[in-house]
Amino acid sequence: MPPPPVPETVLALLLTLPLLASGAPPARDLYATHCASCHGTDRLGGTGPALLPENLGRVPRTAAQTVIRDGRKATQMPGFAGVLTDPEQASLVELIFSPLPEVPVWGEAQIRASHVIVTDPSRLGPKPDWKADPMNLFVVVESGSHHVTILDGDRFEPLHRFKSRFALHGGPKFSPDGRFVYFASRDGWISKFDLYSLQLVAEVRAGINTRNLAVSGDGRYVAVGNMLPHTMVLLDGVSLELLRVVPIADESGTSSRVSAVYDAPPRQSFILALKDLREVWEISYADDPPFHGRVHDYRDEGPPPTDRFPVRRIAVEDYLDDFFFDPEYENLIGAARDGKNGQVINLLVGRKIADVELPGLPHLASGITWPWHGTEVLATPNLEQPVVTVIDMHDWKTVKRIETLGPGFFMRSHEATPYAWVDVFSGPNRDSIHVIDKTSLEIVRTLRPEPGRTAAHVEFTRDGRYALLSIWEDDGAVLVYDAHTLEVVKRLPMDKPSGKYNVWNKISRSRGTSH
Ligand code: DHE
Repeated sequence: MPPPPVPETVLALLLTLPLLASGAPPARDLYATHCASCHGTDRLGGTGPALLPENLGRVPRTAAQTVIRDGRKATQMPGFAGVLTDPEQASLVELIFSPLPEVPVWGEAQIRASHVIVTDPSRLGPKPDWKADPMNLFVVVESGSHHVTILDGDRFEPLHRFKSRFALHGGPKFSPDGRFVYFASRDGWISKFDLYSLQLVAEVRAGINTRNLAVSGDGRYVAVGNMLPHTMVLLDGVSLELLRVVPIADESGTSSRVSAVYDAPPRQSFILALKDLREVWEISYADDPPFHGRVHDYRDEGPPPTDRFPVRRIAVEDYLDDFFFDPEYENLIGAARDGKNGQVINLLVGRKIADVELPGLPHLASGITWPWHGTEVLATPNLEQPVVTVIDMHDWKTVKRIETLGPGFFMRSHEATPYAWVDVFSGPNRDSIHVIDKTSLEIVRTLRPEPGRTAAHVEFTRDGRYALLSIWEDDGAVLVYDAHTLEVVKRLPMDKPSGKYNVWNKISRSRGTSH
């Protein structure tokens, strides 16, 4: 008879024994030296995620050690093989799977106490304080030094540059008229900035470790998806005042991190994918919601939330880490990072209607769509495989897998250009950008803007004539390409410009960019 399996915790403890015997530094010292700068001294997250048992739900201990050893694809997490011995890695696994004596509470009282109005919204003037096309501004996030540059998209000259919160992540979101821009930092700060007067309007800390934010199609609400605590926070779109903390949990009390929250304007709702529950949530902000539903309050604090913002819960077959929508917001196309395939969830009928062939780690958050031979296709890069997958959105079949020089992170196009651009974000060819013909689905040019330096993330001007590309380095730059000749027309030095966002393309929901 085979011996009974050794439980994982016991196995991990056994692995750490040689460490104790060797006199190597204890796990908390190893953590302070190698992990704290990204994951926070308190393990509550920083530029990297929080490392607490409640946030590592889907990661078995053995997989956690593999991540420490080899790093994690599509993140900034490096591998520590050769730096930390096996027992040292195992002791770190033990540490991150042990609960904190006390996880800080971030509920209504804390959120309200953090709220500040920097500039009274009623005192803002009606017109911009500068001369440029307000619809053709770019908001550039410079993650190297935590700054934001506001760029005139006609002259390609900065109008303003300011210090942002630490580690902004995800796309900033705009008010429907394009005047205000909202940022989320990984440590939970939401900032509202007025592009006309170039000043902050309000700030609030909505969570300890935040995933992203969405602004409602009518501009009245801001939704914030959190990783810690397991909540979605609804804010007033004008003042950022707290309206509601929505706990994310099923009836059994199993709570979940939010994978992402997006606005679905035609449905007047926010759509959330969850990391630890096989469910998609739709939260209506319509004055007359088409459905009713309350949520279970696992936090056991205060009365259960009313259904002013009712929740519709859709069961799905797999966790969804990454997703996006068809242009009509009828279908959600999502995938788990560790899944075999993607799935299409129809939001009208509230169930899965198709599987899509998306192996590896498709990066659907940067998927784009365009009309193609009488149908509509979606194209997505892959964080793991050197491929762009093109899928027919009528029958959900793969039209083509375009081989690239390496895994890509961001893909972009514009209605007025025949090309789609995709980066090669990792590996030896991370200095390359492919230009794909949207009709033939062939790579027609591979650009190497600055050999040896990462080239990533493209965004087009309002009219699609120019494509702005990042040299993703601390002493990096934004390169302005003529989108027709594919020649550089201007170079603007910037500190690791991680993303750039054009006001018009975002508020008009151009099919070539993320929303
Ligand atoms: Fe992102 C967007 C998730 C790591 C830079 N990233 C997003 C979005 C999600 C997401 C769900 C869409 C939200 C939105 O725009 O509202 N990102 C994740 C991860 O799960 C992952 C892999 C692990 C993690 O650390 O959280 C991850 N992301 C990174 C990075 O390591 C990147 C390259 C550097 C960084 O700043 O942390 C990075 N992510 C970005 C950027 C966007 C983004 C620049 C916005 C893209 C856009 O153009 O809209």
